Amino acid sequence: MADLTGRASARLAARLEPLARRAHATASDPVKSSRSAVVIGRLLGAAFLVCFATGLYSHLLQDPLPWLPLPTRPAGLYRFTQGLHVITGIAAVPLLLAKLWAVFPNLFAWPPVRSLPHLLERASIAVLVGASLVEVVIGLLNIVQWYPFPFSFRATHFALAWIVIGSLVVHVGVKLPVIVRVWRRTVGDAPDAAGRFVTRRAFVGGVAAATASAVLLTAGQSVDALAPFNVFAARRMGTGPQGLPVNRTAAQAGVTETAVAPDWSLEVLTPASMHALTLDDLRRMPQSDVVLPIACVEGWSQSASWRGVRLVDLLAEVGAEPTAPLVFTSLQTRGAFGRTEMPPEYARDPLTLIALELNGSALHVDHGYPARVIAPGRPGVMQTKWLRSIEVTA
Ligand SMILES: Nc1nc2c(c(=O)[nH]1)N[C@H]1C(S)=C(S)[C@@H](COP(=O)(O)O)O[C@H]1N2
Ligand SMILES: [Mo]
Repeated sequence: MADLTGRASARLAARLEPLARRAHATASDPVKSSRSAVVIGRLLGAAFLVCFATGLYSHLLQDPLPWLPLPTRPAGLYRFTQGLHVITGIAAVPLLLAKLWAVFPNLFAWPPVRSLPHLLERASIAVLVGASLVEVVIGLLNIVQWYPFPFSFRATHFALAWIVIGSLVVHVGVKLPVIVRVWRRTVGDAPDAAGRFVTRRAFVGGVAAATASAVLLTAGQSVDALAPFNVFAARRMGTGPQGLPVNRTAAQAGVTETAVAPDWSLEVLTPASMHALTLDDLRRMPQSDVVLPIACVEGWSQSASWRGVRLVDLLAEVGAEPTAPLVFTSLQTRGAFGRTEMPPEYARDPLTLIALELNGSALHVDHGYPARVIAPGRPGVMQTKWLRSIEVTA
């Protein structure tokens, strides 16, 4: 029996080998040198590390650790980190495609497995390639808010990030000898007989140009100076009611009637008491003006002027002090983000408002009329619109 399978696999190998060699020869190209792979790999690795660090920060803000206070300042910190996350993720697309193009002849290497370390190396690359492709594709789909997959975007994007970084560490470890050779310039920096030095440079230059264009034509959704070049991003600065983009409209959240109901009031619950503040009550309290950005997890962001009641003042008014997380609920009946938590460090920050006005007039209903949260350094998803209640936990 063992003899039989042995003979069968030998025959299969004899059939496959010439196919693999032919595929390898066809796919090979001097442009696809170790040098190209390392040069592009370096940029791609750096991009993945930036995405990983900024992504972790975004997760931490959305699921804070009870023992780890978060910085509320600089007020634009999340705008910066999440803008960078999405810009770098977009840059990773051409880099990843170029990297795969440069190394895919290796797929047809013969024999397919030379040793146990070689098997592990190939397996780690398979995991790295698969996880990276899914990670980048679902990231792009999230930017355009299209979820054609049955799993949770956030949980999957987060889990895959660890798999990408883990297999990247293994991959860099395995390839270290090649990487070091390229760094020491002992391979690939001399033109071959056919002058292929130039084509290799042109390839890397073309990839760099494609990456730069992808960034330049989308980064304007979060970088003011690049806003005029924003051709391809999903959101445009300065558009939408009151000159600010809207992520979920009042109609989508099912609040078109409740948000404008004349008997609306904001419930404030403390361990000791319960209050209901009407819009007039809120307007009669001292008003503060702040300039703070909406910084969406999907990468778009824009600074705006907000006016309303300082959260600390409002809490003092009802005899409460933020020592534990606050819970905000929205009038919203459909979809996520109808309930959010705010750690006390944000509630204490004087920039944190229960905003009633945006850019000089009462909040548009799509921006959260009658009242919404605006706080420094937080993801857009936590800037709860159409407030219904604030609960002060002890
Ligand atoms: N109640 C509620 N608040 C919400 C949302 C929501 O869906 N429901 N979306 C959030 C998201 S994802 C963002 S980016 C900001 C956008 O605020 P804007 O529409 O006023 O620009 O609102 C946040 N507040
Ligand atoms: Mo958002």
